[in-house]
Amino acid sequence: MKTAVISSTGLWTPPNSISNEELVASYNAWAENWNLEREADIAAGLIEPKPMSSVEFIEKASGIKARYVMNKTGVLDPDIMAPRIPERPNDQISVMAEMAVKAAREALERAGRRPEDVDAVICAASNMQRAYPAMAIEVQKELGCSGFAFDMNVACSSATFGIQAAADFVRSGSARSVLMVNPEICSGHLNFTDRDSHFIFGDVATAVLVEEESLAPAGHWKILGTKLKTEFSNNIRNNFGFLNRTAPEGIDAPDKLFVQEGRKVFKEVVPMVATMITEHLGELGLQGTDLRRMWLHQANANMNRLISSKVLGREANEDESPTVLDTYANTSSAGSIIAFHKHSEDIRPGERGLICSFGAGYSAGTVFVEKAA
Ligand code: CO8
Repeated sequence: MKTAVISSTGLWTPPNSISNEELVASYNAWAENWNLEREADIAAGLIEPKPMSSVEFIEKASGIKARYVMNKTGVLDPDIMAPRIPERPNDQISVMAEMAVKAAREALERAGRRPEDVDAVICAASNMQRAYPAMAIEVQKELGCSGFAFDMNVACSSATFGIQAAADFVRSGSARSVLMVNPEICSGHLNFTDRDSHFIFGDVATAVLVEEESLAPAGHWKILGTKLKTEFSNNIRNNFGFLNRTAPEGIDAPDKLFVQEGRKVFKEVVPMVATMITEHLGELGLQGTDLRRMWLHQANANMNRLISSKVLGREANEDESPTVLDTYANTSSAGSIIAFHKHSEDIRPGERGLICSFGAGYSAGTVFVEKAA
């Protein structure tokens, strides 16, 4: 069996950022209007008023301070409360493919790899902007890669599942160089009129180049082991799909957007992931203290504090478990890859780390890596 490694990563960040202050001001303006329009019904006790959001709550509950988005004006307009991303004609590159290509070009450049040397492209993300042709095939064409390409979706765990799929192709010999991209436009399926979740997500694209060891550049990352887990749960759900296009309430009905039972997710996922990490460490003959750094899924700072405490037996500091939540918010599958991309330059040869994701499904993935010389 061949050995698969991570040769490089890439990141593309949208130019527009929204602070919590801006987001809360627009939500509160929307909620005040909503309440005003229904003043009589609210006064008569027929309906509950919309509660106000607060910057303090968001920062304390999640660690999120800002997020990047593909369209700022639509999200912040109290009369729209959604991104407005114009559709493009079929002869132009689609938005998701375009952002994926930008992240991919950085990964290729950092590995010194030409696109034509890549022989598989996987587009792994929470949402695809169309059913077919696959986004991955469009990325493949735009870059000029050879071989084959396909899309996959495992919500927030799409990237770790993508890394394992890529590594398995390399290990089995069906591909030698696999580009795995994660264009995440989370704002497209976020309900900006829901106080409990309007602050959670942001947009970004990441890329990971997984290759056979003999091709990889110096300073690559050996993949020590990958493990995936799924367990069905309705606690994070989005019912948007091609079968409900005629739903009487239309596609903006709340259940056709992201919904979750955040408290339940927190309580159930933390032990599931901590146990998975500990068991996988054991299988590799390692323990928590062997890890120089953990690049955890970026959903919630408190969740990550708890998971790292369970793995290390004490709270991890920012150096051991860096966060990007403050600037990026939750970017679904891309979160742990952004953390890895931005916080791995200082890792020395022989030092080990963990890329870990968890989210809807439930789904979770662990990828243990070791820096090569
Ligand atoms: N401002 C002020 N108060 C608020 C706000 C707000 N914005 N929101 C809620 N509150 C109130 C609540 O109403 C509640 O009030 P009360 O006590 O009177 O009932 C109180 O604050 C506490 O609310 P919660 O119990 O909900 O607060 P938590 O401390 O649990 O924090 C979190 C909420 C941050 C959502 C937290 O539960 C959490 O992070 N949970 C885990 C979430 C998670 O990891 N989810 C994974 C999702 S990612 C994924 O896999 C999906 C991929 C799809 C991507 C596509 C994107 C669109």
